[in-house]
Amino acid sequence: MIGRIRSLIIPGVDKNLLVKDAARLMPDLSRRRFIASGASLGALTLLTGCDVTDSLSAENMLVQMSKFNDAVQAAIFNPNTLAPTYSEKDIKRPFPFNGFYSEDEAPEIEGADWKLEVTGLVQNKKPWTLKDLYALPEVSQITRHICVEGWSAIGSWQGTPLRDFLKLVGADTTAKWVHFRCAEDYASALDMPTALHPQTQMSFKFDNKILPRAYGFPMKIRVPTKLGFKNPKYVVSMEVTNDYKGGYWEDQGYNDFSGS
Ligand SMILES: Nc1nc2c(c(=O)[nH]1)N[C@H]1C(S)=C(S)[C@@H](COP(=O)(O)O)O[C@H]1N2
Ligand SMILES: [Mo]
Repeated sequence: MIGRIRSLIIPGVDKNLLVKDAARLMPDLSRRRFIASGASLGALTLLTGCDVTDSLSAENMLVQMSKFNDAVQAAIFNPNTLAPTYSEKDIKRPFPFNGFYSEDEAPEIEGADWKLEVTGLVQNKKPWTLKDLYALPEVSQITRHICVEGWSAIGSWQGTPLRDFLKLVGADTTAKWVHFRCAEDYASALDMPTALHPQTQMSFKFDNKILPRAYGFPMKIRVPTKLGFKNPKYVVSMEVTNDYKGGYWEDQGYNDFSGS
């Protein structure tokens, strides 16, 4: 008994904190496996091949893990793999609201005054009115939204595939990023393969009704292959760029790839 307890104590490393930090850095699927396997230091050692004996090697392991994840996930992302779709009866009503503020503080946008700016590596930089955007072909998708804060819900979004829009405006699709800015202090960028994924959508409706204010009126980018925070709402501009410009959560340490 005493031997077992002693073997869990590592000089300079708080085991519980380390395991928690490590789980936070894992891509969703590995995290689920890690937790299912008991989220122990033993499981962590197996996963990383790193035997942690002091605080320095623990820290190094966490740094390596975070860098590794984005690269590996981007490399294994298959643009032809579709996120699961669901049926009408699975839709969560009311759908949860999430933002870095409460719902009554969400941006209130006047549709008639709003325009979508299209900038960067595109041939046609004309701003788009809502009327023009509503005239684009509409696709409907019922998919699961997964938030890192620990909830997920199935919703139904209608809009036009982002890849069709990118073609329409003559975007340089060899560029690395499509960066979105929002009406409040929020931003996020999608890597080009994700921007061109067939299910990535410029959404104007939720549940077949004009996108309510809570869910990002007048436009959100719905990305069923990514975690919720990579689905910007209240979008005001779209920039095609080779420069990585970060984002609200990305700048606070969330992994950029964040696949779901
Ligand atoms: N502009 C903006 N977009 C945002 C956010 C935000 O705070 N502001 N929150 C993100 C997060 S963390 C989630 S989970 C989803 C929530 O979308 P919903 O309110 O439609 O459920 O929006 C994402 N997009
Ligand atoms: Mo989220």
